[in-house]
Amino acid sequence: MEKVLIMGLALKSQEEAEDSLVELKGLVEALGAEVVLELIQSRQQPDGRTYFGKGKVEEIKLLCEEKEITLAVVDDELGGSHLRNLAELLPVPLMDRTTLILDIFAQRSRTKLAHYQVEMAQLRYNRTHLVGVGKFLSQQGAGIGTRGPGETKLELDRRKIDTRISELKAKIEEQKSVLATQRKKRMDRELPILALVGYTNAGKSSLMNWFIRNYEAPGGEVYVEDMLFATLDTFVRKIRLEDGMEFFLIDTVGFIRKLPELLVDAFQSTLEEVSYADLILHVLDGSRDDVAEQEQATTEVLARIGAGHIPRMELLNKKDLGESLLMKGIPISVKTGENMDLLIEKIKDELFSRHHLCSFLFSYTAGAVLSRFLEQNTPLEKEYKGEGTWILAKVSPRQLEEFREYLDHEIN
Ligand SMILES: Nc1nc2c(ncn2[C@@H]2O[C@H](COP(=O)(O)OP(=O)(O)OP(=O)(O)O)[C@@H](O)[C@H]2O)c(=O)[nH]1
Ligand SMILES: [Mg+2]
Repeated sequence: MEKVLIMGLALKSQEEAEDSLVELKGLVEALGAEVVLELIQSRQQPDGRTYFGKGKVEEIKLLCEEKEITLAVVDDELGGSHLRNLAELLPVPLMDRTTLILDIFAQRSRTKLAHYQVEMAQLRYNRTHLVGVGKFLSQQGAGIGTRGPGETKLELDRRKIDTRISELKAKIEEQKSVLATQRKKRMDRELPILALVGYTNAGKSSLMNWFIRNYEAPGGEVYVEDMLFATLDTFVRKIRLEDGMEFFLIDTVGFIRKLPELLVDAFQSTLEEVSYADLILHVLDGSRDDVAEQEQATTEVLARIGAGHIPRMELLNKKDLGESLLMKGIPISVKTGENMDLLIEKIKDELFSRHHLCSFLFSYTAGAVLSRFLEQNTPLEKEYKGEGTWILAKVSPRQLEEFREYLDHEIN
């Protein structure tokens, strides 16, 4: 098993650096490695050459030997030259936070789309970090000429990477069109779409499963695990509440602070589904004292994927473990079921407040109109009468207009 040293800079505050390091520890453990040492250096800004200060690097070197460290991880995304300079000075392999997250994503990806997206992010990362190595190699051969052998090799590597990136782009486009077709089918049903969004490990998939179990939604449960980034794909289930109200529920990949930009870009296709939602259920782990940071990390990503304008409901999950007073929201516990009835009421208010309870009468000659109605709506009651099919249903204002010709009674 790897024995890992994790280390970071406290640029703003010690507390923030510590919180971030706790999370990095979780990321390391998610890869099945053990953290044996943690280290924070307070600085105004990173050292230009080696990221950590000179003295600190010396100390890190000694600690690596003393504690028999096998891998060092820096809690930040390092530039090519920082990575190279620091790696050169340390007796063990070095990784940054971004590489680590990319590794986890690579390990967890199950679907084709997720595989392609992760590979794309990894290649993009390697491409920019090759540049640093290239400069270094060409400097080594400075006496011979400006273009050392390293640079030529680098050009070649870059070209290979670019070719593969183009291939991946095409494959992702293919998968995207599959998603688009599925999405179109859903949108044709004209049911509201609800997206579960939030920090990794907050309980999004657990909440999804709660809905699936309680309302016997077809399609099976989704994967839940006490680890970071359990979900990497988008899952959709149709939920039908007791009174016949229906919506699509979407579960997707979770966020984390300092989520690498290139990962958000690469996962655009997966995350895009969220931007079609009518309502976002923002799930936070309310038992942690960093709810505000969770909230901020999510808000940033939502803005980046073009979902910043969608109405949001904040859910402070894991109430059974503790309740945060730092943020407004509905305290719930998916585990114990506490306040779930309240949540359902709020969802109904938000999604269906403009719906009307109506009865319709479709004459037997209006078979095509009736099928169209049934495609969009699951009636509460249905009866075959002499004049035609009688239906009781909750309809949206738009549906009421479309089928007004067949309206029997507008009840409320
Ligand atoms: N105590 C407690 N644990 C919960 C609650 N809800 C979820 N969990 C646990 O939290 C862990 C993470 O839950 P998930 O549903 O996988 O979280 P997620 O938000 O989907 O996480 P990612 O897919 O990684 O983004 C699991 O171990 C759940 O059992 C809750 O209300 N109380
Ligand atoms: Mg999940």
